[in-house]
Amino acid sequence: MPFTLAPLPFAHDALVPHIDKLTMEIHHGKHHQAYVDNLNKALAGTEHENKTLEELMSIMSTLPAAVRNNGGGHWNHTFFWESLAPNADGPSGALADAINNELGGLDKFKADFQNAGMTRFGSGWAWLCVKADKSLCVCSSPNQDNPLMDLSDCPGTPILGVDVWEHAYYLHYQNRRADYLAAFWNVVNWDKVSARYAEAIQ
Ligand code: MN3
Repeated sequence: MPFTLAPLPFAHDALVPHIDKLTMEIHHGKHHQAYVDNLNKALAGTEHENKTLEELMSIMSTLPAAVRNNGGGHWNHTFFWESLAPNADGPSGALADAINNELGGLDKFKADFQNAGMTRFGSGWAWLCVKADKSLCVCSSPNQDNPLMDLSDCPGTPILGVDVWEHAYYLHYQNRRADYLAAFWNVVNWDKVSARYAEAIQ
């Protein structure tokens, strides 16, 4: 079955002033749509065209670059939209405890996550992941790679991610990636992140 682009789970202007409406319209409607379209083109007529995104991630080292870039792009952006919501509060419950116990507390985690995004040269993503041993880690990946890919050098189950491609912030923040990453904390869907954490540690 060809992949399709799901609607954004909120209005394009729901994250203003932290992420502007035009950026959301272009990011979702043009960039994400292009990853979906190009993934479908890359898979059409191949033995992989009926695989799920997760199945593709698990064998990515054997697949063409077009599947890596566009399959990663589709998975990452779907995950990103679901990670966002207006009026962020903060982590709670087991996730809050794990951030305190394993990552040095919320402020230290935020600083490390922002640093992962800042030090990713060029385009890519920063991640909060649950590793195979169920511990938390912060890392980044280049381009549209992600920690689910079998070729990842930070393997794990992502529970939060941020897009640091310039297309994610340039209209509003220009070159100020640090300001974008600082503002990101205002629009994190912590309920979703906590639910992903609960599932990942089962
Ligand atoms: Mn993007």
